[in-house]
Amino acid sequence: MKGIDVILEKLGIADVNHGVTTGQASWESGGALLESFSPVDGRRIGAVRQAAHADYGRVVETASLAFKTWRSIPAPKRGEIVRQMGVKLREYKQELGTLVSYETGKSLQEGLGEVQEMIDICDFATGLSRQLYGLTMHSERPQHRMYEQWHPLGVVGIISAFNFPVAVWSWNSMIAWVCGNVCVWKPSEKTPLTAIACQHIIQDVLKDNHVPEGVSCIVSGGRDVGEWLAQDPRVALVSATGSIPMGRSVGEAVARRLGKSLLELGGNNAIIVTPTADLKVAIPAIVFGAVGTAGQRCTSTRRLIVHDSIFEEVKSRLAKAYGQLKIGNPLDPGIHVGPLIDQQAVRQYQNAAEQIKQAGGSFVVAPGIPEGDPYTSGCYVTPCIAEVENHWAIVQHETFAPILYLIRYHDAEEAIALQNDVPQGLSSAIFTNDLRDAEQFLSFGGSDCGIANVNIGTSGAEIGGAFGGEKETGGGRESGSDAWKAYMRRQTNTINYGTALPLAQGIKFEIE
Ligand code: UN1
Repeated sequence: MKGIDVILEKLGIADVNHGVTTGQASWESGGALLESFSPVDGRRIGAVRQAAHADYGRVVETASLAFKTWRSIPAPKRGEIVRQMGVKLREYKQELGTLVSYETGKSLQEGLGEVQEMIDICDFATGLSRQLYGLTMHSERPQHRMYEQWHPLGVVGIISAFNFPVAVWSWNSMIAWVCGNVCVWKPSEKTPLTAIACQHIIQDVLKDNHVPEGVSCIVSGGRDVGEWLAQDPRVALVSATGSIPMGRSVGEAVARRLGKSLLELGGNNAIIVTPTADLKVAIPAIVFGAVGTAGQRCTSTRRLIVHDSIFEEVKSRLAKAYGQLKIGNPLDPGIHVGPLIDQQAVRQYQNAAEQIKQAGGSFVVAPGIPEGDPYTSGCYVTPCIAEVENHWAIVQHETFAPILYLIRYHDAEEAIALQNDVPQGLSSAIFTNDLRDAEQFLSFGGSDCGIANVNIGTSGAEIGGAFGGEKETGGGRESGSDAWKAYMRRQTNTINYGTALPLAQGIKFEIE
């Protein structure tokens, strides 16, 4: 891609980079080289040197030591440092956004949007640094005071996925930092360069504020690095974003040592379209939800549950909209759909298409692999739509690709039952102008997901809300609202300022 070299230079990403850092210092590490290829045009963008086990050990040691200093800095001062990181991110938004787009294949708009999420979470975390509130309670005993306070946990391990290679790290790290923790980040092995770029962007802030080495660490590598984090009792919290099998193995390993984990795993998100839906609003929301990021968001719209009376109309309007989609270089502003992350993802898309056919599904918009220029990286696919049954194994499974399933319903109760009848529970939406349908969907008997929207799609959540989902999505909440509590430990304190020792529950225990 033209101009990418200038951007790489500005972000300080040489051909081979240190993949292990503890903040300002980068380390010569002993692991193998991890190369990064752009799915856009197949070019080798660069490489990072991965962490060997000994490197990992030294990083966690440095981080543990840094925690002792970092936690003693007042939270609002830590917030001020995070604010400065937000300023730096504003400065590098264009470059980082472009690299995100080039390394992941998402559109430039979405790459820039991802950096905007980082900026927004910096602002949020800065404000939060003055609001880490605990409650006070009335004690049942005279001359006693009871309250709770929140303390930092220690080392927070962050495992992030390729599809949001930088925003999800910042949701975790910015909040973890203002809470007084230090962070050790294992970025996705599919997007190692954007992670190093982030460290370069915040490096001056760390240096100017004399932040100790170890507050912001990266350990590049594959599955083994994730396992080291999960098994390490020095890592108080492991926050992992990715597939359900990955989350299950991290969750099990952390639980075995009774550590804390925060899991943000796969979704199988549905939109219900009722007879009163405004299709002018619904159709673009459905299309963006299904094909945005080439269907590789955990919040991507995978299932469309449409009322029988408007089924044919929705189907033909979607087919028309899909006919207008431009697939190609995501850095070109006229393009709607970029490539999948790699050729393995293309094979998964093909397998899913095959399974849909075998199960008896019929395609409204056919799957395909575009060929020739500019598709030479072999990572591009055609977004498709299939009429299916909700209970089919392939429909119950999250395929990270732009495949939209069309499902028919007859009454409101059935629509909600279909929406909930999958193992995952991340995001959901209803398009309706009927107050009863909307409220029913949002009630306890409605959507069972962590996110439930009315007249907006399943993806594109704002950072201010708690982000995450139920069931096999893992139950974790990141980002806004009171998600910060997962990064702190709660301590309940009772203070007796009287001259007697009354016991709780009225228990008498008399002794001289
Ligand atoms: C993800 O795909 O892991 O709500 C995160 C959204 C984005 C985040 C997605 N803000 O679609």
